[in-house]
Amino acid sequence: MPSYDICVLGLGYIGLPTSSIFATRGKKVLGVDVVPSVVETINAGRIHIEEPDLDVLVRAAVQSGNLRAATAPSSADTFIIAVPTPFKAVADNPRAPDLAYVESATRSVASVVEPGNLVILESTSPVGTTELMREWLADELKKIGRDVAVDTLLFAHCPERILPGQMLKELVSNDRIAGGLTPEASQRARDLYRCFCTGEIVLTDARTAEMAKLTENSFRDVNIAFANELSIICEKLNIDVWELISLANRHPRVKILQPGPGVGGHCIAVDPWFIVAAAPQETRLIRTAREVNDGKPHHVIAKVKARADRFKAPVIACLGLAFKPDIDDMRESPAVEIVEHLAHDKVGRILAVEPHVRALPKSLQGKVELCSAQDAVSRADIVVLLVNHRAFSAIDRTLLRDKVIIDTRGFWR
Ligand code: SAJ
Repeated sequence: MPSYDICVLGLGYIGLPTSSIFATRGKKVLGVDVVPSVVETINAGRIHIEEPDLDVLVRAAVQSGNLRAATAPSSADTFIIAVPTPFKAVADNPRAPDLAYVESATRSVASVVEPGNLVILESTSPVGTTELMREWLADELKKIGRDVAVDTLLFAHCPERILPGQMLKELVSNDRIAGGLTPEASQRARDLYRCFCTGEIVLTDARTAEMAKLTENSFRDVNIAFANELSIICEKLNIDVWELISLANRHPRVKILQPGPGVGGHCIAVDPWFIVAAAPQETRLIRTAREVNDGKPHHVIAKVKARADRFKAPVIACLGLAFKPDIDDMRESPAVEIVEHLAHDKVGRILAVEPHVRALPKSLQGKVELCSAQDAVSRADIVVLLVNHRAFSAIDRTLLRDKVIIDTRGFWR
């Protein structure tokens, strides 16, 4: 008999909430992470990442005795892989998908897997990864001399689609896709998620499930690129892009997203490249959208520099460093990229404001000053709004009079 119902590999932004919600619904869960400090933190009922209410959920899961963390997997009915899938540079592609973590997590279950077990990939992955997992596991089983035939195991891709900042709500209520290598695998996956998912769980094959996840994020990227391109056109034509979009969106079939300083985070700015890598000739639009969005921070930098040129010793307040509003996550943040460039190019004295963190990211330490919004705005000649954090609504608007304002989010319209 397996010791656990579920063994989750990777206790990050996806694996930790998923493990915890299963545990609070009565499943015996082992959470596995290769970082010992993460394992210790979770076993103490605490968390190592920021997400509203996640601390309460993890504490409840650990206190119930149903969630335990460890650095190595144990036997379980189901294995869920939720590890990162970053880029790696290869000869002809600087942004090829790096499946090293998925491969090593898959191989790590070979010593404990038993016939009839279900292996689920939740990580966002290129098309074909679930099939590769089966090959890696077959290879590892052979290598370590275990007499478990890979045909007796079930494999499925069940991509996670939760939005950082409202993960716990979306984890329960979002529809899910269960894409098995076989119909039986899809059904087993559906039955498992049913214990907490109130959304519809739709069955498909693994390749379609993999592509669906990449498609969702690419759809959003292409639409944000459209908004970002409009913002640059409108600047040239002296039109308020936010007014323009709100007018166009009154059409019943038009829903343009919002322009900003660029697209950040570890999903939307990454996943479209997985489609480009798989079909380089066919992805003209998806690739161009990525380039438009990646170009937007440079447009903002050029604009700040042009305004700063009019001052002898400009003081520049940069409001927001996170990759989107009301979170502390600064990974792949266009705001950080912009501030780094302004500091590197010595455009002026840079005052950075990020109400959700207590310390600057390493790349900015010693180069810019972390200030409160009030302090930064009072001292600045130029105010650059990079993130539309709710907290910035409290800024006294009279302080903005006589300042040069560069509002990349239409916050003060
Ligand atoms: N952004 C804009 N304009 C917009 C919307 C977003 O510039 O109109 C920017 C944000 O400022 C941010 C970036 O895009 O820099 C991404 O933010 P987001 O809130 O759109 O998405 P993420 O990256 O936090 O989460 C996405 C979600 N995918 C979709 O909405 C299709 C989420 O549901 C996925 O689970 C997640 O990626 C993921 O893990 O893949």
